[in-house]
Amino acid sequence: MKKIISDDTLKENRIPPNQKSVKKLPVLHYGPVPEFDESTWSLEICGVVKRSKTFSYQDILAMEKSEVFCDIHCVTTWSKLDTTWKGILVQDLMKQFEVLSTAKYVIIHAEFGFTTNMPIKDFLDSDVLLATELDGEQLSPKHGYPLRLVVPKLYFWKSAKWIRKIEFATENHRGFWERNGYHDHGDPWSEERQWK
Ligand SMILES: Nc1nc2c(c(=O)[nH]1)N[C@H]1C(S)=C(S)[C@@H](COP(=O)(O)O)O[C@H]1N2
Ligand SMILES: [Mo]
Repeated sequence: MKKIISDDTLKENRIPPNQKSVKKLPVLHYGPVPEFDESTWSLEICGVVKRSKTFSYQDILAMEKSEVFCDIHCVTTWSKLDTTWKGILVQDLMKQFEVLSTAKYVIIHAEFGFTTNMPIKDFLDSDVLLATELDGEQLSPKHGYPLRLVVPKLYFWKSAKWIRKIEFATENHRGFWERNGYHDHGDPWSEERQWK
């Protein structure tokens, strides 16, 4: 099993500007926690890729798992250091896909129509993971079971819980929080919190 250490955890100061460290990972999201039903659940990879594909929950369970050790930064100013996530590295997942050269953005779709967007470059970083476990335990429903995205280098709203679709796009489509005032990119170190 690969163990990836996110670069930011090697910084001398691991807390970005105007963030405070918390001991326990809070729970934060808009709307209800979805109920998981294996018979209707799927993860679709689509958009400007050579061949779209839909994975079942059993497909996800069977895929190679790795670990990512990273720090988490929520735009509401809490940071949770030392988290270990287990799941499918996006770089491993993408070995199965050929993304067309016109693709510039990734739109993540989650349950209840939640979306978030990021440039492909951020999505394909070596520490980006589709997580099934947190700190040695299966993800709890409120933290995103059965599958969530973890993008350690961007504010945590980009780490969509309950993901169902990964869409590669030629153009940017702002996601749920991005349309509601949050920054399009969301780098915690340069405090890309809101649109000014
Ligand atoms: N589907 C979905 N994912 C989401 C959100 C949401 O509202 N819906 N909120 C984001 C925000 S703002 C944060 S801080 C993290 C919180 O994740 P946690 O509850 O596991 O700590 O989830 C992110 N992922
Ligand atoms: Mo957040």
